[in-house]
Amino acid sequence: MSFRALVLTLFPEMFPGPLGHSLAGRALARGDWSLDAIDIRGFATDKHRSVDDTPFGGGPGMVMRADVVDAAVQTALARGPDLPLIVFTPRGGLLTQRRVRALAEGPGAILLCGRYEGIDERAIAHRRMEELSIGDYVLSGGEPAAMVLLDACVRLLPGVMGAAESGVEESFASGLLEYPHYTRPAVWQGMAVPEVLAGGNHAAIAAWRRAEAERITRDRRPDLWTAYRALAEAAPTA
Ligand code: 9D3
Repeated sequence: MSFRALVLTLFPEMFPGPLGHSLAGRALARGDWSLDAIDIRGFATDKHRSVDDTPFGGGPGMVMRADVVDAAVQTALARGPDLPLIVFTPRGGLLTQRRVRALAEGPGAILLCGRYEGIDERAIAHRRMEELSIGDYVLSGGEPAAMVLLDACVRLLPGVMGAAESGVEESFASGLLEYPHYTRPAVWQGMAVPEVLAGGNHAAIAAWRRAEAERITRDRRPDLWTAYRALAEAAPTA
């Protein structure tokens, strides 16, 4: 039994898109996960096949109709009654690695992608959907967010990533940003690789990397740095 993604969208042709390439694409071809994009427009009932209408109360833009959206959701739920139901909206809670990890351990997900100004609130309330955002910037719809979630989940599925890379997940979980990486040539554009990395002293290399990771985290992400310091205070380790 592998990870199943059912994506509800007005633009099914956007899928698999980038998910058909690289790691996720090879895993898809192997059957480590499946992806079905369901066209919401297929559930429109009028002769113009309309999926949206003007907002009650006025204001800009259009709103996705609850009846059309729910007909699509119902079909997805019939195909995957055990799948968590997620809707992508700019006002959702932030997608986190913690949530990604939990989803990757489960049977998959039904991912509803919003378009226009949003989805009629009753469609979301009726199914008690989990609302997620991927960050504080404006997209034109939920499709890129669905791709982000799936990319993040698929790389965690058993057998998708080699043993070498899977430890990277652990290092992000340390709460620090990554240390700088280098490969050949040893000198490039007049810049030499830090001496310690060529020295073969593994303890010194580990200490240098830790110090660099801390410096970079402190400079770039004060939020992560504060959280990391709080953790180190409570449980001092390595
Ligand atoms: C002016 C109010 N806008 C809300 C910030 C309207 C609006 C903008 C963009 C309504 C919908 C959208 C489309 N965005 C998404 O569907 C979306 C999204 C995003 O824009 N940013 C981060 N995560 C996500 S998840 C879905």
